[in-house]
Amino acid sequence: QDVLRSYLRYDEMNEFMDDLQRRFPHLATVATFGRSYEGRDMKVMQISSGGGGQRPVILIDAGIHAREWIAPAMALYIIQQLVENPSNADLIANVDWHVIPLLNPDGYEYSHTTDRMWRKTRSVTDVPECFGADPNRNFDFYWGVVGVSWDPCKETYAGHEPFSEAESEALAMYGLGLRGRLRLYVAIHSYGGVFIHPWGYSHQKPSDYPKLVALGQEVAGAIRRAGIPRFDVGNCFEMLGELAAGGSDDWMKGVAGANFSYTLEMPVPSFTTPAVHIERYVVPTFEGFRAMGRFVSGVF
Ligand code: 0X9
Ligand code: ZN
Repeated sequence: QDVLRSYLRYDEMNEFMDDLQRRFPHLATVATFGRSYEGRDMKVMQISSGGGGQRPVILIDAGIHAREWIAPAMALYIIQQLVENPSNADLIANVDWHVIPLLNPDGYEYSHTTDRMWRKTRSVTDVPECFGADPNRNFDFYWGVVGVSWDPCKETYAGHEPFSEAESEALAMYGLGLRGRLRLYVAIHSYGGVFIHPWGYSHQKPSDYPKLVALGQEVAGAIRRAGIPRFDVGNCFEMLGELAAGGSDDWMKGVAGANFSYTLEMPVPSFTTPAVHIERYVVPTFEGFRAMGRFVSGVF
C-alpha cells in the first residue's frame, strides 16, 4: 500500500501494519488495545528500537473523527517513515512511538461506504434514527461542561455518560497504561492548519503553558519552513473560537499525566482533499513530527 497515493480502508491499514511488523520485527509491533462498537479490533503500532519498555513514549492517534481522512494518512506516513527510513533513526533512538492510525474504524468505514461527512461513532442512542456520539466530547475530564450537544442527532453529542463510547474508553485505558512514560500526546484531526494545546474545556492557562507553547512553536515553525505558509499555535479558544470539553487532549494531560498534549489540525483546505494531494500536505507536516521527536529526545 502506498500511503501517500490513496486513503487506505480499515483492512488495508491493518495489512500495512502487519507487513511492517513482518519486515521489521525488531522495530515494529502491532498490538490490539480495544474493540470498536461494531466489533472491529483497534490497533496500535508500537515502534521501539530497544530499552525494554522503559523509554519515554510519544503517543499519536488519528481518525477519531470519521470524515477527517487526511489524519489517518498522516499517521500511516509517520509509521512508515519511522520504521522504514534510516535517516529517521535519530527519532527512535531514545523514544518509543505508539501510533494509532484509526481510532474510530466504524465511523471511518461508514464515511467510505455511506456518508462521506460522517464524524461520530456508530453506536445506538436513545433516538432510534440517530447514531453515534462525538468520541472527542466523550472523555471523562470536565465532561459536558461546554461546547457539546445533548441531542443524539447532533454532530457534537457528548454521549449519555463519560466513556459511553468504546473507542474513547479504549484510548483512555491505553494512555493510563503508559503512565509515567507518556511524554507527548498528539491527536491528529483535520482541518485548519493549527496546533492546539490545552485546555479545550476552559480559558484557564495550564501552569506549564510556556513549555506547551515553546514546543508548539518549534513544531509550527518546522511545518512552515517545510512549505506550509500558515500554521499557528494556540489554545482551543484562540485557534477555533470556541471551547469544547471532553476531548482526548485535555484528558491525556489532565488525567493520564502527559507532559505535552496537543490536537493537530492538518493544514488541508477541506475534509475532502483528493487522494492525489495527500503527499503535498502530509510530507511537510511530517517535519512537525520530526521536531516533536527531537524535542522529546532533548536534541533541541
Ligand atoms: O472539535 C474538535 O473535536 C476538534 N476540532 S475538529 O474540527 N477536528 O472537530 C478540536 C479539539 C480541540 N481540543 C479540545 N476541544 N479539547
Ligand atoms: Zn476532528
